[in-house]
Amino acid sequence: MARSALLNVMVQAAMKAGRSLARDFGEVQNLQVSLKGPGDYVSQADRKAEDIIYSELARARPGYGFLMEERGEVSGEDDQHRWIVDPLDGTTNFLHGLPVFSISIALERQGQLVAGVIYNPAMDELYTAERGGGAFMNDRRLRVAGRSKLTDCVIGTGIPHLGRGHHGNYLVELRNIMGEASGVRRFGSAALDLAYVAAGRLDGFWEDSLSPWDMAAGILMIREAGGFVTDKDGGNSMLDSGAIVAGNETIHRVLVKTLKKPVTPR
Ligand code: 2AM
Ligand code: CA
Ligand code: CA
Ligand code: CA
Repeated sequence: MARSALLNVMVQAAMKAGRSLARDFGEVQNLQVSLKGPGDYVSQADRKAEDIIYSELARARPGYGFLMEERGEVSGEDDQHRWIVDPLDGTTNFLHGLPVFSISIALERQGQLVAGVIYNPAMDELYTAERGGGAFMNDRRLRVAGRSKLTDCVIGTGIPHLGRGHHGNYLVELRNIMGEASGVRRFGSAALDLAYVAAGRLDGFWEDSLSPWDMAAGILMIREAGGFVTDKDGGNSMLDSGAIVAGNETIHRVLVKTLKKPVTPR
């Protein structure tokens, strides 16, 4: 498969950062770890991976702006382009030796998502998408799953953690979905969960309070794989509100509806 020059730049940055994460994952007990907030860890591995991605992307596309988890917003002379980057999505897994984590890189052009890369170094699975060009895992074209009944579906989610004081309606939502789906999974890397929806491994996904860098690449990936992604009300506020619901057209609609059901005692 011939990849565009843009995707090549993004893939190169992700793979180089992935090699750094893989090395650090092998010696995770020696890493310096600090707390950003309650339950919110960051390690040298996150920062090293981010430095690599930052310098690779800045060298290949001088002037583009950045929004990165650890550095925050970095403006560039080119205000039409912005990279949205999570150098290590699933830090908690990483620090526990669980090989479920990823790198997420997206590019926005004039506020529109145009390219996305999600890489899982532990499985060597590389997900790429470009607006209008489809979504791929390694060289295989991706398509969201085709199931149309929630009872047949495995749905991914993210459980609110320490530091997210307000858990809102999460337990009600979980109970609603648990009551109707074939299974519910919580892997701990939102970017990877979204890639799994694109790949048809998960039939759907929902989570609250995510950050733009968790979602940006995954949103494009799912849309390019023929899926639907919105906020909880069917709107397009995900990057601002942090709430996301995804699936194929039918399952997405069923999820939006099922999440909102009032509590039914069982
Ligand atoms: P992270 O590992 O990059 O921080 C899982 O539910 C998602 O929530 C992951 O994408 C994870 O991203 C993020 N996350 C996990 N713990 C968090 C915390 N304490 N505060 C904010 N985000 C967190
Ligand atoms: Ca983090
Ligand atoms: Ca993240
Ligand atoms: Ca992160």
